[in-house]
Amino acid sequence: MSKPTIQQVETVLVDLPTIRAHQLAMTTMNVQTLVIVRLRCADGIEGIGEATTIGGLTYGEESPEGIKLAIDTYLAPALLGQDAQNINAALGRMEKVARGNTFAKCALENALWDAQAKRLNMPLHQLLGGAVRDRLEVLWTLASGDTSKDIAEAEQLLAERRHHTFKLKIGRRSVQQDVAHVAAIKHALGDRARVTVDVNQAWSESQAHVGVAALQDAGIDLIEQPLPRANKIGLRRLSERFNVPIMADEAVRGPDDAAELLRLGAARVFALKTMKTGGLVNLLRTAAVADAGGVALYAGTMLEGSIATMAAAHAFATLPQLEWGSELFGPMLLKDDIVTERPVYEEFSIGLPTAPGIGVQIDEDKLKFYQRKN
Ligand code: MUC
Ligand code: MG
Repeated sequence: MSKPTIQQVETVLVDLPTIRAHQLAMTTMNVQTLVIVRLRCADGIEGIGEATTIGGLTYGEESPEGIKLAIDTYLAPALLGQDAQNINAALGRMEKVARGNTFAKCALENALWDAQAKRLNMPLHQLLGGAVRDRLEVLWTLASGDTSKDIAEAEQLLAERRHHTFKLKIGRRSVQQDVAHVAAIKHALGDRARVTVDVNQAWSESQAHVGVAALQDAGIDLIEQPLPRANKIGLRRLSERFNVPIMADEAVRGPDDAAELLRLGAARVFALKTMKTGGLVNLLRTAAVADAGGVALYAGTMLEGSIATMAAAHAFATLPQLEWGSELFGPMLLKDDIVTERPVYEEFSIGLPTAPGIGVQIDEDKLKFYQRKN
């Protein structure tokens, strides 16, 4: 039988409004842009993929517009005519024509996995070796910028049994103001919820020593990326001094960062994200490095839409350990969607799709409606 070659790659930018303003240390989001990839193969199978960034270029080094350009101009031409079934070979070709650009590569890799799993008529997690959990715990990020609004939001989500862990985005205001905000929320929720914080690199090391001490006293469970990503030694100093675990996010992109953080003993938890690792294969490799060094894992998000969220969920479901659960709530931050059936969040978790491939379908009318026109 002839090989199903990759015939066409189409990329579309989609702008979806968020349900409320989402405030992070570096930006406030009112809209999320998805880069949707449709990869068509000679056997008639279409794989779909997606990439997102956070606040344009404010989080990482790729923007939605840049991702589209990288795919259209460099990555897709390297894949056209290639065997759609050989994903490792496709990854090798992408590495050859483009350094970095992990978000763009991730969108294409998602589409290749989706196509291959559809071709084999199995859900993606099965193709990845099998899921060891059929649901993933999902936390919610409180980031309205207002303490009482955040408490009300958390209370409602607890009552709905949608989330019992809340991550607070801080690093925008002074350390004292941030700590007061976090402590008030933890005090209001008490033992009914776990509270974690994400500083998104905003603190200097001296600010971090003051801030982490106060957050630990307030009963916070996990501190994410308090320092700039380059200050890995600083993360080690915090990890050595405090009991509350320090989690690396921006500091751990792929297996090489993970190995360096391990050598340094810099963080007790790694946040893995498919956009940072450049796809599922490298995500699983990074997880293996963490496992070898006894570092706990957390399934992070780049606030992805339904396609990339579910693609990541399939991979995270196969990991031997995922001690800190997930924040795969991206679709819930969006007012509307471009898939026919949105992921279902209940009992504090998200279930894995059972349909072939990633298990989500594009709603063509919605896609047309939200597609960027110029
Ligand atoms: C990040 O830095 O982890 C995850 C949740 C959220 O609200 O923002 C992201 C980014
Ligand atoms: Mg983070």
